[in-house]
Amino acid sequence: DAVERTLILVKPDAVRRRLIGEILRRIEAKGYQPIAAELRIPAEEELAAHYAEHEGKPFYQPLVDFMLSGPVLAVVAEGQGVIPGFRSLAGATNPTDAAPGTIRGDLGRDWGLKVQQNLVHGSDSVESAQREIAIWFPNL
Ligand code: YYY
Ligand code: MG
Repeated sequence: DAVERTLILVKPDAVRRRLIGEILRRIEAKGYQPIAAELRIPAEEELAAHYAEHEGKPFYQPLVDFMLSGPVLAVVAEGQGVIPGFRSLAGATNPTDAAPGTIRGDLGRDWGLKVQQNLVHGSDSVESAQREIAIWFPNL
């Protein structure tokens, strides 16, 4: 696999639940190298750019409001095949469906939580990764 970079977001639910360390541990244990990281409440414009593909969908505004509800840890990680590799570490979008062994499968909760509270984001293609890294880390 080619060495590539992906954009990971540790979402506000994971930050509130003190899961930053656990999630970074899984990323590093797999052999991926974090090369940039920033913990802060995002700007609404960053989220609009980041989630542009979902604009107009019913879950869009609740998703943006949730992402503004507290600090997010944005991470760029590098490694062979890290784009699909982190997606497989994360598991299925809905934690209810996510397999055991994945971040969402092991740490996700499904008692009354929404799909948006699924702990992490990971870029889904080389093009998305380049686009998203430029949004969160314009100086990288
Ligand atoms: O890439 P991934 O995060 O697995 O899912 P997307 O289909 O890109 O959706 C982005 C984000 O939107 C997802 O992580 C949760 C939220 N979401 C939602 O709240 N409700 C849905 N029906 C679908 C997605
Ligand atoms: Mg996505």
